[in-house]
Amino acid sequence: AEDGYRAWLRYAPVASSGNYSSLPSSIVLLNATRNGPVSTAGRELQQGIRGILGKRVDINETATGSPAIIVGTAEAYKLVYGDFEEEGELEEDGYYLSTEGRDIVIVGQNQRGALYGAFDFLRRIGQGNFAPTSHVSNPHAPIRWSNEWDNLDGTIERGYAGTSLFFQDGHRATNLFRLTDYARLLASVGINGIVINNVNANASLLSPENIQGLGSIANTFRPYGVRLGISLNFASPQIIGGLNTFDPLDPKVISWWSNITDALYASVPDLAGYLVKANSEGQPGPLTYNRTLADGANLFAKAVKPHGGIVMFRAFVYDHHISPDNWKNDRANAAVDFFKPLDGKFDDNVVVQIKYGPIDFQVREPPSPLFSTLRKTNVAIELQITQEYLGHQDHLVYLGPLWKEILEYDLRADDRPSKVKDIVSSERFGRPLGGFAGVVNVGSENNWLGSHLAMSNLYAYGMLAWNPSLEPQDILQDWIRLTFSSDPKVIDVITEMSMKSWPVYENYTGNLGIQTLTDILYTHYGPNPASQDNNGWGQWTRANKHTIGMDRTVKNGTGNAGQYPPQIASQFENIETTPDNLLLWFHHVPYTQVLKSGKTVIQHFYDAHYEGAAVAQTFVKLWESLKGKVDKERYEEVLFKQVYQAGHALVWRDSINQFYYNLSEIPDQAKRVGNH
Ligand code: GCW
Repeated sequence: AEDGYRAWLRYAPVASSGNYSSLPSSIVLLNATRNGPVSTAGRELQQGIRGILGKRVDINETATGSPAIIVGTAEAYKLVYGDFEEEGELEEDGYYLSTEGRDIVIVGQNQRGALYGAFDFLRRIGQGNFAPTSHVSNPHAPIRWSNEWDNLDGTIERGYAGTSLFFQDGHRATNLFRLTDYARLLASVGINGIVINNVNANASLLSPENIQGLGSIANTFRPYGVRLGISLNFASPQIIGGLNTFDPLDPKVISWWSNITDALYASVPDLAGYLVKANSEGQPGPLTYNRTLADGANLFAKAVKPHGGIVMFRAFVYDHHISPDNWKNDRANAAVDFFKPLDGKFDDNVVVQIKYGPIDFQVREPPSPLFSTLRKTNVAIELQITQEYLGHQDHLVYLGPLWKEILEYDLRADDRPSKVKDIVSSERFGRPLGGFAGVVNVGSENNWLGSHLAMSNLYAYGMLAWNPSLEPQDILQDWIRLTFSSDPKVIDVITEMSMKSWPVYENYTGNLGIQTLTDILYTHYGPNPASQDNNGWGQWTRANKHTIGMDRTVKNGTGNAGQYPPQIASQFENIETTPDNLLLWFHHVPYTQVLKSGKTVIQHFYDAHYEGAAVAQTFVKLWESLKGKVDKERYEEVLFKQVYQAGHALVWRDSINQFYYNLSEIPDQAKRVGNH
């Protein structure tokens, strides 16, 4: 139970620790404030070194003259040791780590940076890596947040690991001790903000009692440099404020929000800001009063501005009652349709938070065209750690490769290099702010996400937000060593399973860009291809007896391809240049359409489902080969999940194949599908 709970912060002993006998036996904390991140860094180093190397180190507040692990901010370091060369390279939250000299030096641009440097050091020695190093590390983007979709009643929307750690019965949870451990996990991978309540927000979060409760929660995160944020219900002035309107331009509404904001900052002086889902899926918003989404966002931006806060405003705005009868309708167009006219109208402390694809966390999507559309607006990318459409946490899907593909995608804005990662970092369009939001949804289950292997996704999210140039497999292997073992067999097996897992899941749940063919109406779990069509949600496949796919071309379809910059638009406009894995995302074709692979669409469906499900079977044997190399409890728990996945993959395979066979009546060349 312990190891699953501690995840990658086990601080387990490493074999080669003898190499590090010269490690200083004291830590010197420079100018540490009580409960600040530098103090935390000291405690963390003490605990980590004790676990990893079995060595006790003392913590001092002043330099002793003997070799030491020196931890502090650049400012504090300079006062004692004078200038150091690397200072000029440090950016916000960045750090300098040197293990080359007599002392080990960990200097942060700010306190948070010092803590990140300490975690970097611990990640190294925790993997038995004692090679001397001296380097500066800066985050790729300033915003690296987690989002939690926790409800005040203690349930978690799209959470698959138990009940809320934050709330119960309408107010903050009475026992907050696990939040400290969650804060550690987040800080250890560079996450610096957390929004703790569902974007489908409950206005009663803003009751005086709950505002106080937020203060306690913020206190548990602050020592780890993780700032608190909250989701707002746009109609709060009416729901709990006693006003008869929530019009964002009404002076009464403006002053109501400004008062509430002051009360929030009195309780949480370093509140990071607000997250707002407006006019989406039934949530209230400014459109009710014929105000723009920018009017809505700026209302909050102005309220938090004097306190230094920011507003994350979600781009996930669409009409979920569009008519499937109109072949020009397309939910994928919604974000650009709504936000393009507003570019430049958002205040500078607003960040538009964009899901990675135009629809909704599907197994395969092109990047959202909104990334290359907004030039005068701050943007962040929204990723999902919780596996809403991806098998909840019952199926192994390592998402590092999916995120990497999106982040490295070059949208060619103005025919210039325009990778998504450089747009969200704020660099490409020269914006003041930008970054990452990851929907995590940890819960009360001991291992946080309900599955031990799923924790690689939380780890990879933090690592990629810090440095999207990292390779997902390298990130994964660091995680394996820290979480399980440095045994080469353990590394090989978990690497093989994890690196195959996304393509495998794509193979048995949603081929060629058709989306994840799951039940989209309620559970988002299990095969249900019929549920996609003939409803207002707009996640359509347009499958009929002869043809399948969404025609998103400009010449004949919804025009969505035209929302991309010209180079990308023309690629998606033409079947010949559209990659097979997005063919049905952009084109409506016969089942007999021949792919670049030489197969027909329907035969690809049949084959991919057999291949994917077959590989899922091998995960069981692979995992079983680790018996005795992983502690019994985690071994059994992962085995249970893999056996389940193997079975469910067969259910997926047969349901989807049978469905398209029934619809198309085209036989499987290998004679596996159909009625024989
Ligand atoms: O796809 C939908 C999910 C909702 C979620 C929404 C969103 C929090 O089904 O559960 O609401 O996305 O991201 O706002």
